[in-house]
Amino acid sequence: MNIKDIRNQFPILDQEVNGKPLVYLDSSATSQKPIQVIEAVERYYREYNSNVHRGVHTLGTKATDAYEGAREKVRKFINAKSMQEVIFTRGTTTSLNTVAASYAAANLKEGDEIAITYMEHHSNIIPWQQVAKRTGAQLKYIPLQKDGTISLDDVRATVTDNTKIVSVVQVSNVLGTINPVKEIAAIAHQHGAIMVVDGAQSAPHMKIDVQDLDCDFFAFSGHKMCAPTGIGVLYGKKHLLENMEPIEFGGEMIDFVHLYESTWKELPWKFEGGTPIIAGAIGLGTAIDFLNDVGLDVITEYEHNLSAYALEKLSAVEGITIYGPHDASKRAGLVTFNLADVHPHDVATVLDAEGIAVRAGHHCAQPLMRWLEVTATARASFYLYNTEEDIDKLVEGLVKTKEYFSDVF
Ligand code: 7TS
Repeated sequence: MNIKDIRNQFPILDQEVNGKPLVYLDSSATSQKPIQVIEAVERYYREYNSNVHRGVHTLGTKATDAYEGAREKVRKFINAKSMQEVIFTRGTTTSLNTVAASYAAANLKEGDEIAITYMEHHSNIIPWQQVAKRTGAQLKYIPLQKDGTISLDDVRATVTDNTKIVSVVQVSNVLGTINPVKEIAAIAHQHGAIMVVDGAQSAPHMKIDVQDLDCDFFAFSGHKMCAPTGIGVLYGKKHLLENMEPIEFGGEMIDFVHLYESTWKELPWKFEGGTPIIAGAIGLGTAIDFLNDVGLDVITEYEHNLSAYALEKLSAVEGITIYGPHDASKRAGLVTFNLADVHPHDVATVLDAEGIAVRAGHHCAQPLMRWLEVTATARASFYLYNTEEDIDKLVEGLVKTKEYFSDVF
């Protein structure tokens, strides 16, 4: 991987922020977009903007082919058996809400259990809280080990024959932990439960094979993997999706509409009510081409080395607390930390003055913040366009932050 070539494909990186070259370390929130994706979206609007699946005119056919072509790219990217198992959504949040509002609402009853972990993003907590309230099911939490990992013994202790759904994040957006979702899926299945994987932070960075994971549902967002905002994916096993009701009704998703009854289109379209996110899907297809050209394995290894370097350099900063596993082999490309008693928003503000973009806050994981006994943290997250130099600048920025707030040290 030639990092110069890669960086050249991301025009946004070539700019100064607050008089300093931009160091973008917030890819877990949203990644930057390569020129190919920007141009693919532009080309759609300039050359063949049309609605899909409707008219027989040439532009409409071109747009439909591009939209459905993107679905096939997604199918291959996650190794789904059939494109009927690939539903375009607005993102991970919508995908998880769809599983909760459709599958879970219809299949849960009082006494049933849903198992999640303490390291879930709010998107993988609140939909389950809501459906638990509606159905009388109970939400249970798989505990975390001290280092922010999950032990399979704890999974075995939490998942019982009453468990109907297990939903776990593959890579934590706070701790960086890579969770053994394949093994957790096997435990879920032993008890007759289905396995849902939140892949928001994994799909952009590692090879995903839904058949190998044997998960029942897999959710991810395009905007964290070089695609535009507003497009995401829900993968589901066909036999489950076939037995689920849509949650949005209207155009595009129907077969026949009578006065008092209607029938739905076949999969995947019955879950795609209304005009879909056409430009977004086309952009996602192009983003997948880009990631495949670089190679997912290459990206994983590059980021692994980068995060090992970051862990080493950041650990040496006096007064820093790093959250999550300290063993680089157990984690993905992000480091969440606090700097002594300096509020993470102050850390992020001083870094911003140096042109360095990091995220500060609760990262949509308030239960995890409570588990960590903090209210907020700062987070630097990496992607294939980041360099060791970016991390050196972050370390320099943190030293400056310390000087700036020297009274608290
Ligand atoms: N799940 C995880 C693990 C996430 O990290 C995120 C977004 C979501 C779900 C929701 O994704 P969305 O595309 O539907 O919003 N995480 C973050 C983050 O860490 N900083 O900003 C957004």
